Amino acid sequence: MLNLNSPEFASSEITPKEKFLNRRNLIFGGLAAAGLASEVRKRLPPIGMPTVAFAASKLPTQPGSFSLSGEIVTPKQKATTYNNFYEFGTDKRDPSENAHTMHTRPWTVALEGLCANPKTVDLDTLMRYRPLEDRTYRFRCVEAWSMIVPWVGYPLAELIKFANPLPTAKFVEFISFFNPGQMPEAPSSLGFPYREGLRMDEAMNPLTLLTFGSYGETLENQQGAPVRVIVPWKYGFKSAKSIVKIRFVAKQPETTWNDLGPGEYGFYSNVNPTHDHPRWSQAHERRIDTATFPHTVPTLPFNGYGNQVASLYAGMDLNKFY
Ligand SMILES: Nc1nc2c(c(=O)[nH]1)N[C@H]1C(S)=C(S)[C@@H](COP(=O)(O)O)O[C@H]1N2
Ligand SMILES: [Mo]
Repeated sequence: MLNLNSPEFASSEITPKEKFLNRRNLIFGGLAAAGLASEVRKRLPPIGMPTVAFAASKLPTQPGSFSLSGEIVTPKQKATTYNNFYEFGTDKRDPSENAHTMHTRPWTVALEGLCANPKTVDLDTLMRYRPLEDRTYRFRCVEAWSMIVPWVGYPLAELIKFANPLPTAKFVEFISFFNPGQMPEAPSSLGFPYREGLRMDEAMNPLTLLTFGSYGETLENQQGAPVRVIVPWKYGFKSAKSIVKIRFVAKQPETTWNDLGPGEYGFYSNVNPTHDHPRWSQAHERRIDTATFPHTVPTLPFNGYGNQVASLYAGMDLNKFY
């Protein structure tokens, strides 16, 4: 079993699958084509230079559990141009146009707070800690649109087990990257960094995916590269992007949207067709797929994942804990 503490996972190591974005391709593309790729690689500065951006590159994956079948997968082109990532602007198109300014290397994720094994882990180490699975999930935004996206990652539970939370840790807090210099479109009305959270048992649920990619490739910046979570039975805003800290805490953490509008965005935010948002119905969703125009489909309780997660909320009034 791989161990994140092992020295073999030095941060200077890098998988050879990574390709370099535009500038490097322009500069080195010709040489590489001439068969000199390995020579070129030797002369490149080490990965981790802050100016390096990454083009989507193929990830080694294995078929995953809990994957939906029989649903039309949203084309990648649509899933990567219709996004919410307010750090890069409030329009659905903004993230795909602006997020290229975010530097995703070097990147570390700090495991902090109430745990026996706090550690700051380098991204490349994190990505190789467990086998990456392909998991096609339904993804439902609170604004009543949805997509079917094949994500790539492994259960967040694996990393939580590594951190070894203390019995006093009841919640997990996620903090996203924030750098105003790289995110000039971030609206001042929203408190950044973006923060989200889950109860410990939700974070440990096997559906909760520590996500590094989609469509078999690394995440695009606008999707929350280089690492995010996907919590498929909750509204999309619970799935924090571009995570730099995972903190184990005793009390329910403050979260970005819940702070801003507690009457509209609950901490739990389980997908629930019978609990309307104060300004719109949650009974249906616009499915963004191969059709030219999104079509409307009924929203399912827990986004269709009730068999896996309904028991987490046994005895809770889901109209009170929305
Ligand atoms: N850091 C950060 N994470 C975020 C957001 C954000 O604005 N900033 N938006 C959330 C919302 S509202 C949604 S619906 C999903 C969108 O994910 P997608 O663009 O991959 O569909 O990301 C969530 N994670
Ligand atoms: Mo959302």
